Amino acid sequence: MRVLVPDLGDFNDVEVIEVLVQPGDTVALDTPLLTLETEKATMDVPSTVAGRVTAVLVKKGDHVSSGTAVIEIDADPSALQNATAKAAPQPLPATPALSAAPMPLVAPVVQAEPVVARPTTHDGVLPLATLAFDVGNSRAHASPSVRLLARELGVDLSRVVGTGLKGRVLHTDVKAWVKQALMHPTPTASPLPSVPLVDFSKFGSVSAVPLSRVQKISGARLHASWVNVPHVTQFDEADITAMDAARQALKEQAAAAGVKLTPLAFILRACVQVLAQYPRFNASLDASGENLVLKNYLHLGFAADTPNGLMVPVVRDANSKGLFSLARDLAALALKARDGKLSAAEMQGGSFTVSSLGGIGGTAFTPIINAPEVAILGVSRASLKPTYVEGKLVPRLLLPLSLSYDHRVIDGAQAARFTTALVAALGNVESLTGDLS
Ligand code: CAO
Repeated sequence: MRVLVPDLGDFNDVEVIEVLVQPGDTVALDTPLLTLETEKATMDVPSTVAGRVTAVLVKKGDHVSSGTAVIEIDADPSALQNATAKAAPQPLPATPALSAAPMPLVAPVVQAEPVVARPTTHDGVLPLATLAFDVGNSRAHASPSVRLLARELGVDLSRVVGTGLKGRVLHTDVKAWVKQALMHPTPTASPLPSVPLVDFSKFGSVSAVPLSRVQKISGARLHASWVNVPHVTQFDEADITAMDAARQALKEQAAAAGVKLTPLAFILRACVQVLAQYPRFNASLDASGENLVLKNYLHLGFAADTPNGLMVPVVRDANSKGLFSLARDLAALALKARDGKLSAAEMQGGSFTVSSLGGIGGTAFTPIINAPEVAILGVSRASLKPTYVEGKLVPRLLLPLSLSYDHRVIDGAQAARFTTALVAALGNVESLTGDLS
């Protein structure tokens, strides 16, 4: 059956300011369906029957008069009980309709704060969070005047506990909530734009796998670096043909010393040399953000992929170690990382980090700086490429390098000088193999 706008007296063409139900909703007799607003008052159009909403014939902004058909309801008296239960205020559920809506580019996070301005994006689009606010208010069990008050104060009614009959939100509830909110402003409100909440199960079967403890810890640190540090990544390629030949030649000697010699040990050695020339890359900003703390030690962290997630053990005093020593430290620390046996001390004090995906594959990536360090070197898989050397096209083994740096501390020109020096160091085999201890 159709629900009609009741007698509005002298009023005609009254604006619909809220539609409180949608198809599929179960309503009881007298459940508010729409809110209308004249110059003088707002009023609800109540349901004249219990049942399930099958069609909504008007939308927000439409104008209606006495007798206009607004909602179609499939009458079902047994729906009464459910609907009554549903009318009690509940926390705002994830709203599938909203998740599917186009996400404005800038959607301020307002989930935690009770009193909010109702911002629009630069192009006037209502942000997602504002839409959520409207839905929260629509679903609340409250009279039109309470809704009006909530709208004026910027209160999301779905977050207010109603003390009226059947949980109805009263004027006093809204005021008490605002008072409480002003006295205890939430510390968690974030200025970051939010990501839409999506109910993935709407699209197919899903299952949840908890993140490991390591992933939670490293995730928070990576996120902190990502949002606090302006990253730029400088790419380059090093010709490591000679270096790799030296590595192959040294493999037996290394094995006899109980060491597996991978390119990473050579790369750490090259980093040590270049960091000594460019101390700005072996530094951190102080708490004021106005001074650079240069470190007179070279403790090199390296990213290790473990079954529990990413860990960054630290090779201490890498500048005082020979090639085999570095390789031994790398292998021992990587093993401990995989076995979950690294001590806290073995993960602290790093001044520069190397993240090598060379053993796996890929041509380049943009590593996230291990803040408060100011730079990280990403290393990808070396491959043979046709290269011009002294006018001749010859196959050379090229190693892709990706240096991410904190642009507050390091200029692009310095970064390019750093990678150029690193390329040179990786080409200088005598220097890399000068100390085999
Ligand atoms: N190019 C070509 N081959 C490479 C290479 C490169 N850049 N780097 C390593 N290799 C080869 C090695 O020589 C070895 O081959 P051989 O057994 O034939 O000698 C093979 O790849 C495997 O090396 P490895 O990965 O076991 O050893 P490693 O010293 O290179 O790396 C470690 C050690 C711990 C860094 C690595 O195992 C690891 O965990 N890497 C992942 C790091 C990661 O997850 N980084 C991303 C973090 S997010 O920024």
